Amino acid sequence: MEFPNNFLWGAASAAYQVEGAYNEDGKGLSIWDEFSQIKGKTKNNTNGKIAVDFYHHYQEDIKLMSEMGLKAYRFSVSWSRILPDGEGKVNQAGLDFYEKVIDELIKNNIEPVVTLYHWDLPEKLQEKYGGWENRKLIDLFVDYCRILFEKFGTKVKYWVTFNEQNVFTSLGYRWASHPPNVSDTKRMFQANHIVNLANAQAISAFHKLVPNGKIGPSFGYGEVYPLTSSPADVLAAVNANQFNNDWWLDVYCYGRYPERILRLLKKMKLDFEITSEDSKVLKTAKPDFLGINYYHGGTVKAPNIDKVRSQKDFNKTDPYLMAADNQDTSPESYLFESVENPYLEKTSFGWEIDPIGFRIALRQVYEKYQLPILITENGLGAFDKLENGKIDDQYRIDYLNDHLVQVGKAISDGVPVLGFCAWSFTDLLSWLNGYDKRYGFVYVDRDDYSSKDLTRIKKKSFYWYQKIIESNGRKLEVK
Ligand code: BGP
Repeated sequence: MEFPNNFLWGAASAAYQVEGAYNEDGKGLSIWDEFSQIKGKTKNNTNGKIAVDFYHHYQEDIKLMSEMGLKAYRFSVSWSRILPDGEGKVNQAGLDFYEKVIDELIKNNIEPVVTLYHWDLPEKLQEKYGGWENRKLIDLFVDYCRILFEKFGTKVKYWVTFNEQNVFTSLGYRWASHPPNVSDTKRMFQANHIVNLANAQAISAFHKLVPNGKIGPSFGYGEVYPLTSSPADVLAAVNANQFNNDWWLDVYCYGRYPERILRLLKKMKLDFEITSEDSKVLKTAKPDFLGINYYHGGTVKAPNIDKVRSQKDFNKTDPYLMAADNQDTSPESYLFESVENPYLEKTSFGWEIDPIGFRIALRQVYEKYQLPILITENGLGAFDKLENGKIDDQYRIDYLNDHLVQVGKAISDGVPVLGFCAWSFTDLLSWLNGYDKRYGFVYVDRDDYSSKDLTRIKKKSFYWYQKIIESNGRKLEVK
């Protein structure tokens, strides 16, 4: 197990989750500023108005990064800080802020990795155009990206287009648990297609403007296992991997959707418009790397179609048509049924812990798409305890150690991994779980009810990661 010498040992964050200063220095509101106002949508109605105030603490935080020896820091730009209305006049103060952050990182030998979209669409674009359901957003996104490419293209080498498109389209348009608070499967697929086009157009624009840079999307990947070796379960896992993973990655890398899923959507009347121009756009844009966010995968068994059929009493002969009229029936019903994995333990937030799944994921993604991989997120959300001014987060060390060992093994297997950005550097706001679900190497003293004094305290894991970086992974413990 050997990590390359220039391996990017990093950490990651997102604007809404760390910055705060939600309405300062000309910033416009984002859809998350609005959504978090709806009672009951987030834990204890937490929001990112102050977050962990990276906006005012960035120098202190970057100093800690430098002390740790961090080689890369992934952060996102808030679109409405650059363009308060999402379009039109540029807010110079917003550009200045990111320039200061980038310069400070570079001064400390930390490679900035910039995410262009980590879910905080300018609210004005939602109000005026209906957000990602409108093709107008494609050009507007590219216009916004161009501003950043032109301004920072010489300083920033690594760029991420969209963070976890699979997550924000599903939670935003299907499950109404993210903005814009919609639950309509058909609208989700339509919006998702428009985001795909925006992703492709932004990549093409980037390649013209920043020929020496590298760009790719960050995808939330999880390998799906069959529950048993029964061929029906194995088929269900093939289906699930197509539906959960290939549905996005094939588009990013090959410019086309998996046929099996397209056919199913058509039968269910969940299909969406793909023009011949769209196909061309998707085919011409190629990412330079794939960003992979890995937390866990899934396990499935064969779906029980009879159960699906009996859910509705009309058109029993054609379950696809039936599903189209039944909001409760989903494409998944025909493809797989999710189950618990009897071999895996869970975090205190109920997420399966599966380090070997990480190695499998990296191998599968590379073998299929032949692109270098930048791990843009991986980490453990836990309730940390501050005791006598200290945080003993040995569980986080164990989690990261075991995952990094598998990354090392995947590298030995031949997967080109550019770097690893742990989620996260400081504690930050969890979108739906407030401030108690902590991921950082650095504790931030605040909770759901009060931003307190936002003191930064190094956790035990801070010193551990420092050691791992210094030894270029040689101090990882292979158990
Ligand atoms: C990813 C997001 C991150 C982060 C992480 C942890 O999906 O890209 O922004 O939030 O998950 O998730 P959570 O905060 O729900 O625990």
